[in-house]
Amino acid sequence: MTTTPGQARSFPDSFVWGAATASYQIEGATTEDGRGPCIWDTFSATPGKVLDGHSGAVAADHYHRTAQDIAMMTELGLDAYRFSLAWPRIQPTGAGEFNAEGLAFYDRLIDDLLAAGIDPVVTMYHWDLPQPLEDAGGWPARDTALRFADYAQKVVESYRDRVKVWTTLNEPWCSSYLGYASGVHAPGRQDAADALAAVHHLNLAHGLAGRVVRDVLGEAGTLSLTLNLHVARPDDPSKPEDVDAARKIDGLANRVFLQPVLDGRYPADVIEDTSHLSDWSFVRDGDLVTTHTGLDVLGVNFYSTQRVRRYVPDHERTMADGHGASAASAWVGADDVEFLPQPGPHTAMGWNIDPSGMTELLTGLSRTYPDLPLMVTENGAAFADEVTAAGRVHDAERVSYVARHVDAVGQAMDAGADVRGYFVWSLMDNFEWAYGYHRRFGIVRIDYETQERIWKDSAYWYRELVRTHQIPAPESAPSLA
Ligand code: GBH
Repeated sequence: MTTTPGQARSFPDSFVWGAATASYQIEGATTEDGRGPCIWDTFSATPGKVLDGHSGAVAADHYHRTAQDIAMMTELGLDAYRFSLAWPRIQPTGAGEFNAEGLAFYDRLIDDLLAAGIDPVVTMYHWDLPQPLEDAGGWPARDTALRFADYAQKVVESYRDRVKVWTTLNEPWCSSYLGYASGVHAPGRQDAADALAAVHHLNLAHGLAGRVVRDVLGEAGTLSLTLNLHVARPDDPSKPEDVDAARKIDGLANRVFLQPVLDGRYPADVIEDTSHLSDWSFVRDGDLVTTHTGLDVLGVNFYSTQRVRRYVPDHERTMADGHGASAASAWVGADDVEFLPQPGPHTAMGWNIDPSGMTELLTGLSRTYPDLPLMVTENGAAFADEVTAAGRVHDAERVSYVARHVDAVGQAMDAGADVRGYFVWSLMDNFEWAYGYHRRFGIVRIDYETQERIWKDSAYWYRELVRTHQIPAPESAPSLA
């Protein structure tokens, strides 16, 4: 394993360096200033759903600490900050009335970021669906996409003069399959047909919101969508059935989101692979015209790779993104696909570390969509960080993970991929969904007792990267000098 990759590699001046977060994971203040309940409030209050019953009620208390957190971003020298708007803060029931206090919170955040010279990169939806919309059917219901369009109209009009980059959705793969098929994410339902309907209604929601961005901002707006694309490799590339297993996963995870948006169609093989579960009658005339927005930039979240083969009975089965005995598969229509355990090393999530997947993903996308600019909107890792007696966090593994993945991005650029920026996940430790506060992804540590922000070595190291546009040696974090 290379520990000091690409030290000579340098990135263009225009390359955007940022850090990312999401509303429910950092804000806390879930009952303040008129915020309504969302599906993650409900899910985390349901016994057995989130480790140790953790919730986002307090999280990193970012809602009360924006000044301090922006000061931290300034210290890091970030060009941009990717965050999400909490729909239940802005429109507490998901329909009708908007909440002035919720709108004002993001209004100030955006102003303060701009005053600090940091570009706000806004995601409209990072999983905090207003609970009343779930009660009315959630993403499997078409009306949720229409409600999303109204919400999008309001936020784009509210911040149009200051926000240029608008990402409609974060990882609709998770919202649909983890929310409605495996049930490990809110709202925790387990119904394959519902999950497929959710896929379409999320694509439709993107299309409707994308139209708003184009109508309101025209050329001045940058329309984006962030996907967690999967790099699933056939176990034995010489076996047609393993190649076919990889094709299935690529369809369900990648093409079913890319094609309606970039090509205006659904992949025929996915419709066929899932035909025993759904007739896809939720796709109505004209929908694929609506979803076909094209993108000014595609947001790519990348963490790890997978290895698949045709399911071999009698072999113990690993289900991706499931945990616990009651887990159903997220991979609807792929019952004959087996996810194989990956050789290490792994992060604390159990995800294997394989930077070559980043290069493969970005170059593959740029081959399929040569005119599509790309942006890495999330990449990072959870490790078992420890605080030393001196109050430091020597997270050498995270430094190495980020260094190797940034280098992999550079390799993709060398191969011709048009990558415009990189956002580390995450700016700070936060509520890691089903794992609560038991997994830490931040380059800044949160002490959840005191809410103190403590720079990990990776934060000092990342500051060097941002400052020099070159990958620093791991030991160059000034804190260690
Ligand atoms: C992102 O989700 C989220 O946007 C963010 O909110 C979250 O905190 C962050 O990542 C860290 O989890 O099948 O075992 O190989 C990422 C979700 C991660 C789901 C990788 C699929 C494959 C793991 N994805 N995962 S495995």
